[in-house]
Amino acid sequence: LAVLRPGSTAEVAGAVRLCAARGVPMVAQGGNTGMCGAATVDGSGTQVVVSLSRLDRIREVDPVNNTMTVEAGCILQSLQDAATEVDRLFPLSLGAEGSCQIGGNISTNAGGVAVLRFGNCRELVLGLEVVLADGEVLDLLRGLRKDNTGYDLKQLFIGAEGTLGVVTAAVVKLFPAPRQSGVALAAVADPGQALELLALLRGELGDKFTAFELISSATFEHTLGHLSTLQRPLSERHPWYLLIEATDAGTDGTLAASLEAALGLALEDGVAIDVVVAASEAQAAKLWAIREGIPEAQAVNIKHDISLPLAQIPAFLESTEAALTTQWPGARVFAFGHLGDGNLHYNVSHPPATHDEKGWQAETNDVNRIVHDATTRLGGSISAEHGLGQTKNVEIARYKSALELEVMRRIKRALDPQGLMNPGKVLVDSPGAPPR
Ligand code: 2HG
Ligand code: ZN
Repeated sequence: LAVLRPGSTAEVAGAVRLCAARGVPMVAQGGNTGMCGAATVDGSGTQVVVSLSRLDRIREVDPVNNTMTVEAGCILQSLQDAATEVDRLFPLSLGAEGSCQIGGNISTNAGGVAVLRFGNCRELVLGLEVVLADGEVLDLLRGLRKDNTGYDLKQLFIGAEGTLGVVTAAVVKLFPAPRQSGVALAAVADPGQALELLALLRGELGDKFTAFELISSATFEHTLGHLSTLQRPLSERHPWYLLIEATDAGTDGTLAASLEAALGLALEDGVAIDVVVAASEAQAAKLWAIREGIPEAQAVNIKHDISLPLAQIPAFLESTEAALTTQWPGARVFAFGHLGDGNLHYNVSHPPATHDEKGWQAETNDVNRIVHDATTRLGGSISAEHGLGQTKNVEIARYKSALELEVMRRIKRALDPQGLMNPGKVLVDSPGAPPR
């Protein structure tokens, strides 16, 4: 119906009050980089987009409290830069950081490549400002690290994908700026060995261990083939790769030696079959470019964003690929992701002999059934870091308990009785959701 572009919290509140009075459904929108369509209106022509992009002020940077108070429309990278300016780190980091906005990151509880060390968005937010469904402003902008005064209300809005209110500002945590970093690519024979390598590096590197990203050989070769600017870092081909990063806020210059020693031990102990350690920042960037190039090469597949108990990952990978290729001979699996967090991106591409890319999309439900049933059977989650939005809102009803869904509905009804805040996202049958 319209795009509203408020420039302040008061204007967001005014816009929400106006929509609430007239029964107009609202879809809050940040940088438009979400993976599950949570910030996109439906086709009814009755919804308004509430764009947060003009709320882009950093209200305060406090290096003593190690916090920053930021508005929802700030680009993630600008927060990282503001932290660097005061010799601190804001650790949230993901491929879309040059255009995604912190309000969207918070509303989807974004993860990314440093969760292993710093946690998801949930763990990075100390305070929040939210415009509620009736236009009232809930001020929870406290930068306290200890606050045991009842329900932790901010956590309700983090990861709620705009269905309970509009996040307008947040107090986020800062950390010591890294002074040394090291990046390596290791090759392993199988996912079981990757887990042994994870355990070894956890022991050897402790808190310095910041990223452990899995890339299957199919994903690796596909990405190198897709992006001609990428270079092959190891001469031989291997079944699985891990991109490893370590960082250290200390200045003693020992990080590179620690990383090399840990990887040397891994080779000696037989938990890695090949390793290359970046010798310069430029080489480190080239290794990261392979990891960051993956999503671009994955455009048309049937995608999954799952998490599993770490110990179940080898069994999941083996049995799920077997089930998929039995049903669709020639289908290809691209598995990659944040193995250190138990989070796999598990994308399945069309079997060329029987399906073209478009026809393959018609199989989405059947592919989902195999992947998500296996995930659930092994104790995992069908959305690890991308959220539910409008692509997994129907799917989740199969896998969450009836009681868990009912408690979610009760919260939704309590905070948004008219059902005007991003209707139909997350919970398909929430108040105000369009019929399906
Ligand atoms: C990543 O880890 C993103 O690269 C995107 O979460 C995953 O494209 C995907 O499936
Ligand atoms: Zn990811």
